[in-house]
Amino acid sequence: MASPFPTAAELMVEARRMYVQTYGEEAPRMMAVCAPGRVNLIGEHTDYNQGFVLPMALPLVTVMLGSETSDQDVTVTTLNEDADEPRKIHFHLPTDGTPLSPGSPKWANYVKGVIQHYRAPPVPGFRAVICSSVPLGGGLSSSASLEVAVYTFLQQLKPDDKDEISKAVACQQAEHTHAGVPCGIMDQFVSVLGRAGQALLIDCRSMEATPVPLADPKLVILITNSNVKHHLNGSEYPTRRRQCEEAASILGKDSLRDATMKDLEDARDKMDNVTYRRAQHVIKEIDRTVRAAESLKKGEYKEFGKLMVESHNSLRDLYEVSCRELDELVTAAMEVEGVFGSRMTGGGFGGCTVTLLQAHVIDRTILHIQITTPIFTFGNRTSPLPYIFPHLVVSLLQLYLPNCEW
Ligand code: GAF
Repeated sequence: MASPFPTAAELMVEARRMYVQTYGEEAPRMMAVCAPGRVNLIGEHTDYNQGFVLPMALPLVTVMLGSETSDQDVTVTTLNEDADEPRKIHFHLPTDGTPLSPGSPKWANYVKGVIQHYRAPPVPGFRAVICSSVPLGGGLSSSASLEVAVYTFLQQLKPDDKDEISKAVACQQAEHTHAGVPCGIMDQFVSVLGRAGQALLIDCRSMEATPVPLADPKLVILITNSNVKHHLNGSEYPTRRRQCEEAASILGKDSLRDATMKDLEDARDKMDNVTYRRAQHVIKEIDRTVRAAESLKKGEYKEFGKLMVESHNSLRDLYEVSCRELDELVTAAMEVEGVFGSRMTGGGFGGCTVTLLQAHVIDRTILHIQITTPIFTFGNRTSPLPYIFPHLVVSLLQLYLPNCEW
């Protein structure tokens, strides 16, 4: 099945057209870069606990195209239809060290944040166009792919030392300071270091990443969008993070990465039930992720699928970051023979599910999800469409996601 999303090259053509329309003409030296979104196969809410995650980069990308200017002005236009207004921003780069503060529109804060944390300041002025095929608020790292695209663009204007992990960390800092989300490192890390045909087992403490090949043509990954938009800059994500830190502190550990289930049981009466359940999810999920990566390496897809479902149930019951739509998508997918596993992916509270299945049952699986899941009510409006639009079928052999220069 063909992907319903434009390729990076198609997005670049569109961005170039928009550049000329917006700024009047092409500059002598135009640059174009792209950075991918991601899907996390397993290891959820473990990154800020110094644990393991297993994401893979997607052929959904954010593209940034533009050119340097001779002044200290930045002008950026987004083609993203979901972006909050206005779609064009203009600001002056401070020359006296004054920080670039976040403000409105929200999408521009990612640009400002990355400039602020760029590792070879000061950056020159520029004008650019941004467009993306990563769905906003879909749990597929639209923010990280934007941050990494902006950072990569700045690298073309003024090179830094090209250290990839520091680049991911700088983008993570931008998210903390300018988007208000105290995220872990997973999304930015895989957007910088993810490659086609593999997932990455990332140790979020040592920052070491082990590629896990995913090039079996008999296997397909299906991502289904619940169309429930998630917003991680509300209170739930920071609350989860705080609860984990509290649990680690009660256990006398630097992070939950160092805790075992025995440690947790021994300290059961020292913490409230909610904190206990959050910690239980994290400790078991870290262990599941390591085992899942092993299963994938050995081609033991049934075992991998079982761990995916355990992960989902834990996120639903212990970590409480799932929602009805995600749960129903997982249930529907698991009813089809040939489906190995399914789970919510990303921060939760909406967004997408990820399903691992045998390639030959893909059509049947999509159809089954479409006909068995009800139409949900969004706010005060009933969607006339099944909420599973759009589907993305990623044939793993076709992934190709470099951060490219044009
Ligand atoms: C979001 C965050 F940005 C990640 O760092 C990670 O914590 C994820 O939620 C949950 O696993 O995507």
